[in-house]
Amino acid sequence: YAQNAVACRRDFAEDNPDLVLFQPDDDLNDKIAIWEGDITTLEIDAIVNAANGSLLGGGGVDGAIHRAAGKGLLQECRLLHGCDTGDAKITHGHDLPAKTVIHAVGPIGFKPDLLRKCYWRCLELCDKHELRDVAFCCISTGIFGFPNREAANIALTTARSYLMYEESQIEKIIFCIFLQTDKKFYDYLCPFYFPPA
Ligand code: AR6
Repeated sequence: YAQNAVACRRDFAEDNPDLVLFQPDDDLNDKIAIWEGDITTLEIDAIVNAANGSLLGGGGVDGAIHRAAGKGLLQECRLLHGCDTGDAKITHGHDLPAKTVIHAVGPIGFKPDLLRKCYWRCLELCDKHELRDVAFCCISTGIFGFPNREAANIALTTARSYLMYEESQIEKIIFCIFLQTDKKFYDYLCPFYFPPA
């Protein structure tokens, strides 16, 4: 994302003159990526699904992940007996190129604490299962209607806090972007939370 980052950071600072800017930190920045495309194609340790409380599939990215993973995923999900909002559970990737799927249940509507908790739980699961790279879709911003810009803000700030303050082995957090609206918000906000040197 570094390409436009310096200009974006300057714009951000001009738009938000009262904010204290974070200091550049290359080690932290190396762990963050923004990638546009279909999350089901990623060959990594974990992809994060935007599921619902039943964990039995649905539309949006959930539908795409279940289609690509095959019936084995649904069978494994049945054994999990659902999941609370703001929490997440992990399964194997089955026919996906990803090793595991973390099924996160985001809030319906604007409930920032629950979305924050969702991202945090996913990152905790990565460390618990020694998963080094993880891709997030934009949880709750589709069918569940969470505002895109604030969701991007929460995703980035939670990732930053987690990497800064937890003893984490995670090497890469990829924000998988599917829509141009989200690309715009991530490009704008990322240089604030992860400022380039
Ligand atoms: N790869 C990456 N991102 C995707 C893909 C894909 N293949 N397909 C869609 N997205 P949504 P939610 C993006 O609606 O709002 C389901 O029925 C999409 O553009 O999938 O959390 C579940 O079962 C958006 O940015 O999830 C739940 O009932 C993001 O993924 C409910 O929808 C999330 O949009 C969850 O709603």
